[in-house]
Amino acid sequence: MKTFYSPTHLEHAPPEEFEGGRMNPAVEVPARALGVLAEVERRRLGPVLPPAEFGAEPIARVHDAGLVGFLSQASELWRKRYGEDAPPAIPSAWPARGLRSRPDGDVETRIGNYAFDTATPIVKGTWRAALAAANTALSAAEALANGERGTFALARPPGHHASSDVFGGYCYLNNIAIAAQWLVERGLRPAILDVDYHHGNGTQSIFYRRADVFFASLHGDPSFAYPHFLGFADECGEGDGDGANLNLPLAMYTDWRAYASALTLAFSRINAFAPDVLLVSLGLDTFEADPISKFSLGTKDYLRLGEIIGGARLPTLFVFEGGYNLTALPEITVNVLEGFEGG
Ligand code: Q9C
Ligand code: ZN
Repeated sequence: MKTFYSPTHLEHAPPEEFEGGRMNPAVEVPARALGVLAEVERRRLGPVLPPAEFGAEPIARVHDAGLVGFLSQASELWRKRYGEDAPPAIPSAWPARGLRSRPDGDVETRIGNYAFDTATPIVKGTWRAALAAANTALSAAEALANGERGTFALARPPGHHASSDVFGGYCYLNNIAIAAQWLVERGLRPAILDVDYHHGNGTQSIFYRRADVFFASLHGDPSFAYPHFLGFADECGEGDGDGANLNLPLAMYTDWRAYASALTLAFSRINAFAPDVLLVSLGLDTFEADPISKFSLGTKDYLRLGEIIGGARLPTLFVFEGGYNLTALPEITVNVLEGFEGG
């Protein structure tokens, strides 16, 4: 399997995130992708290729111009306001109910307008890294469109929490949505399967009113898990998109048995949609020893997960999302990809 990878992600390395009422060491760190890259090479998964440049257009097809404009300038504006040695940009006020959305204004206004949490700091290299991640997903999508059976976009920062006009959850641009939209415009019919522990609220929102992209997600029930405000079972899509969204929120400590039965259900709906490509938001934070999550999948379960995905017999693009146990992450990630190839 071809892996697409750009070292530009190294420029996005915020040291901390604000969570639980304090600054904590960041968990979405460059070592995540470096570890997986080393394992891809060690197990000879296939060639590692640099992404091509796709320009601004494929991003503009998914994201609001105000969000893109803000993200591209945010770090510079923040440093003008708070000094060259300012800490990473994190919002401190948001337009919650009763307040007005304001896409224009000073940097505090705009960061609050476009962010939905405090866990997604912006540093000097964030925008370049986010662009490289989107290009990585697009390059892997292009290889798929050119006839590969499976491709892997080893991209960070991740993407599935970013909607058209809101960033958060360590995500700035929605890499998988950008790839899906690009494939739609080439006449393909994508289904997205999101196996990250956290609900892919951004991806869901982007396609919620559309019938041409199916979205299915298995995740920790938002009654206890981030992102708290989306991902419930009664969200089925709206308008043209009614019936093209499937949420399978799962209980704390979900193990392989319960996970596999939800996966079977997801594939019965995906197959009924009759996609011609499958895009997988590959989060590995379902692992039993993930530091921020509460599922109970073991190392070998990821081989089975890959086999089941491969059993769908669809050209498949894997886009790297979450997964924060730095020790296990390389092995479990490549287990999915090898399982797919054997399955
Ligand atoms: N106490 C992804 O996996 N903070 N994003 C959670 C839990 C944010 C996860 C706090 C988690 C974002 C791509
Ligand atoms: Zn996650």
